[in-house]
Amino acid sequence: MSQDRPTSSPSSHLGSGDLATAPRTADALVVAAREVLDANRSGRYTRPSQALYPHQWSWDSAFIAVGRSWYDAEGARLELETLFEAQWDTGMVPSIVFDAAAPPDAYFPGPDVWQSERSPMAPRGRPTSGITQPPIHARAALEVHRHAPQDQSTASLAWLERMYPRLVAQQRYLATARDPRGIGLAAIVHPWESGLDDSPAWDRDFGRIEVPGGALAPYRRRDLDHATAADRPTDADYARFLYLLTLERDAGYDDARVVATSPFLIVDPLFNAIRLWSEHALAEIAGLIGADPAPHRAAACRIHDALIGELWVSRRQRFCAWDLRRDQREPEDTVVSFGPLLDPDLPRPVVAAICRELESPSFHPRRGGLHYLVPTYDERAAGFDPERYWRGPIWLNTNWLLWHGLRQHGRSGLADEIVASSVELVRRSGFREYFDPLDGSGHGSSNFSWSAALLTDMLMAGRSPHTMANNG
Ligand code: 2M8
Repeated sequence: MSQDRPTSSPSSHLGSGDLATAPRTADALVVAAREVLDANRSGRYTRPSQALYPHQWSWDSAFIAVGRSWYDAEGARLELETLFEAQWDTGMVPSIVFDAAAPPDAYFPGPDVWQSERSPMAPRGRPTSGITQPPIHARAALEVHRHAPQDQSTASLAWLERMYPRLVAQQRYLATARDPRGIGLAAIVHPWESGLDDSPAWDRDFGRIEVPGGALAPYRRRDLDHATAADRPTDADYARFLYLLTLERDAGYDDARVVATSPFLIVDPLFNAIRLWSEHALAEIAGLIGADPAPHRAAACRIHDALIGELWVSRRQRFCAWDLRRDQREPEDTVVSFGPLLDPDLPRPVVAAICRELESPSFHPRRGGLHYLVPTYDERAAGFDPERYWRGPIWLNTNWLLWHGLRQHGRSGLADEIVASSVELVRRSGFREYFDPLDGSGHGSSNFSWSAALLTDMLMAGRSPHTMANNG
């Protein structure tokens, strides 16, 4: 077993038993994380969790590939490649690729509800959802390549060459079909596209959507078979999710129609910051495979200008989601506001303002000696809920994104605290889907894949890939 210490130092609030005094525990966590990822693997891809999410999810697979790449480069490449086999002809990467081997009623809404075959642009014979998720994939592909062992560098480069046109098509789709007015920012047409589905970031807009009587066929929520109702979206929000789905389905998933008519049309700062971060990754990938990086740098620059020009609200000193339908900036203070830290060119005063907020009692409360980072919603907001899905709990993927963003702006102290807190949460509660920031308890699925994958990445950063225990 490797005795390497992780590069991050724990924050003082973790007390004894932290990583500094227990490096073997970090190694044990990495081994346990691998067991979770291996157990959730199903053939050529990895399920987010076995019971609640028994299909392939888009950004989950990208996170999973990053984690797996530390010990199984080939498996990590296969994970992303499998997902992109279901890419639509428009370039859209669907949020869910349904696994025909999963029991038909394992997940709701399943393929019979989505009916992706209604679109001529959907892959034939491969049922998927009809919406997308944050485009983290180019960044994940670059990370996977970086972790490839020396003797696989040729195979890894060949894989990057195969992936490159598909990753470019994914980004082009978002820059065109999702930005018909050419503002430089892509809009999402369903909260599920954000990945932070039930976030208060767009409450005002989403809460206004009225589901007409009789608009939905009777249904049974399968998520409540596997998770506590208090942890999951309310029935009213679930009905809105499904109503938006039916509108999009009835429009045949035609992007122009959906964008023109969807009652939900939001520009999310986190989604667009991920787009930008992936454009920078594409510029690096282009350099590696002998393609031209310039268009990707130009695209990143355009997103950068639009993020600052359209989403930075100086009166509030933060980035806000933009409701395009009503042309309003959303007031809620959530983790999506910190997403633009992923922009390496973010001006220093803006970085400073974000860090002030991240260190404020809203997101970094100091309760005695113990506190957990980073809640997904302002802990002082009236609607803050420490247990409900995306409305307050800590998720390890948003922690991972912030950790990357903070490090690239030289804020390693806060970045290290996030890693230490993530480790402590998993030690206490296991690889849960999300965690209560008040007491560190775990919620949602157990043995959740991206929690395992991203904790692995945080702990392995700075180490040599393929040096972990039981290297396969
Ligand atoms: C959650 O979303 C799905 C819908 O796509 C659901 O609630 O059924 C979100 O946390 C999303 O970000 C995640 O990709 C998915 C699978 O982990 O679950």
